[in-house]
Amino acid sequence: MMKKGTRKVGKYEVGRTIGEGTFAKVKFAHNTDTGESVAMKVLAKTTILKHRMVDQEISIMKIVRHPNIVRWNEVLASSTKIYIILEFVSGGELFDKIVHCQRLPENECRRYFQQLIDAVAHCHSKGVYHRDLKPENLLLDSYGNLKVSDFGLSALQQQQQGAGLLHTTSGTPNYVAPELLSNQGFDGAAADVWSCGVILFVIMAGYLPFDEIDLPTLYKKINDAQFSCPFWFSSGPKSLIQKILDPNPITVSIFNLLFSSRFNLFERCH
Ligand code: 3AM
Repeated sequence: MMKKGTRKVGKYEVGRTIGEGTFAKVKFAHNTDTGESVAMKVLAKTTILKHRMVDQEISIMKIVRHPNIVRWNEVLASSTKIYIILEFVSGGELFDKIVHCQRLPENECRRYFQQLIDAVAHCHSKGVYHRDLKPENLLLDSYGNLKVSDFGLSALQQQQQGAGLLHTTSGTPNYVAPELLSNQGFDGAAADVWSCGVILFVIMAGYLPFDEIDLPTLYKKINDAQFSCPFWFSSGPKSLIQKILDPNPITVSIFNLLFSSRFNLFERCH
């Protein structure tokens, strides 16, 4: 039975707030038909979405289905809000694991990285780009598998731009590709690849490759791809990271990265 004061949205009983992201509040919810736990992302229509955009988002959600991407169940709307019903991912953020463990063992990093690029390659093959990949957007399920969240949302922003090249100033600077910082239009595919390289560095090192309090200095370091790998990086991942974090983004696509990580560069270190 529903507790007094419990709010319902459609067939979902809304529970505690899990957290708050850039655009949305995330709440724990219960599907009263199936008993399934879900995460409910609540967005104010006025702030980001025009009703028209939701249809596009639903169609993106339908094409982007992958075991390493947080599944979208459905999208509901009230007059003022949009509710995105997502698979509930119970293992927390990869970011918290790094904070807790300092850095992760190389074989674990390799597994996460492969799951990450598998997911990203799937989206890129469908023409969908994330543009804000960072450990906070990487969740872990109860089996320790990686799940990328927020693919739909960024794709939505991308459609708002209405062009192949994306113009934006959103995203977290530490993970952002040089071509975005220089304020030119940029290729979402190359930007995602760059962020995957930064993520690989972070999970292996336990700290960021580019990290400056002063933003102009940070931007300069990113632009010049000025970073150094710690001594514990073995040659495979080190050369892979150097290949990805190259200020000329045309050199690596997610697909040859997928190939590299599976069949040679990363493999050689084991
Ligand atoms: O506020 P924190 O960092 O604790 O991990 C996400 C973040 O947690 C969580 O909601 C917060 C705001 O984004 N979150 C997002 N999607 C989720 C999902 N599908 C989720 N937690 C569980 N399942």
